[in-house]
Amino acid sequence: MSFENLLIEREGNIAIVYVNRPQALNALNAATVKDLGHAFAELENNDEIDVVILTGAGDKSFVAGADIAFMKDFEPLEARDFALLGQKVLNQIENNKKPVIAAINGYAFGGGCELAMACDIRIAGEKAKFSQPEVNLGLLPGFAGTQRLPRLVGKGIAKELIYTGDIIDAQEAWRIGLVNKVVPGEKLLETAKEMARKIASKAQIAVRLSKQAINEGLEMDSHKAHTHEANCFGYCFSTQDQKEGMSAFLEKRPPNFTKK
Ligand code: CO8
Repeated sequence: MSFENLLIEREGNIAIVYVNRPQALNALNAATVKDLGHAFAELENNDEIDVVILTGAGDKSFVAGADIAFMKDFEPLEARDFALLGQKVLNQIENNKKPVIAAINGYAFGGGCELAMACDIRIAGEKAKFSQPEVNLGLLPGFAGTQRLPRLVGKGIAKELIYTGDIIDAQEAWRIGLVNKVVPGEKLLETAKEMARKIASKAQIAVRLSKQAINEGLEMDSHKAHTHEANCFGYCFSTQDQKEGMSAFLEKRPPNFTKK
């Protein structure tokens, strides 16, 4: 798998995707957004990959937003198309079968913050900075930031961040629930890999059904969501991993999961 604007490494059953446009602090033009879409589709279909880590190349920036030079002279319909493309690819990441961990190594601004929010779990290096600065450019978030930010941090704080364009540091992002944890920059990737390895050691069908139950359930009314969860729970009992996991517990030995 090789892409113009991404680097992809593999360590066992973990893939690490680097957005790689250092000349623009990894800002997203359409080609990069499309590369992300193709990469995540391939990773989703690769049975040897269980967890994906998404990060930015270099130590300065995760993704400094959508590419301002690329967007500057858009006609309204081109802008709408770019927003729709970004939304489609971020939805594809959010709903990818495999868990996705964002390792945020620097600026996560605008479309970069929106990209991080589409991931399942966010880990920030202590120097990471977050902002939805679109109001400084005469814009609003267009990769579904107006929807994901309030769902993560609540409506009031999301409105404050989006209306002011304020930049917050990693500790503040953790305090408001935008990131799961903050770690020293030099430990960021290793922490993300440790978490990925831990997730990859579990029963993968159960992990993927958990993701589905959470993501799909949150879009339903609670009664339907509970039924959906029960259906996913029932589905687990059609897997060998359920039989293995429960037998291993009762036999006091570690389970040997096979993704079946
Ligand atoms: N787009 C294009 N180029 C960028 C971007 C960007 N978002 N961010 C940085 N760059 C470029 C700079 O222009 C500069 O290029 P050059 O060396 O050729 O002059 C290079 O990266 C390095 O940047 P700086 O010199 O500015 O680096 P600093 O360390 O001084 O500052 C900052 C870093 C604070 C991150 C600063 O670069 C900055 O403020 N960048 C812009 C951040 C921003 O406003 N992001 C939001 C963009 S809008 C958006 O994301 C909307 C998403 C929804 C789109 C919907 C579709 C229509």
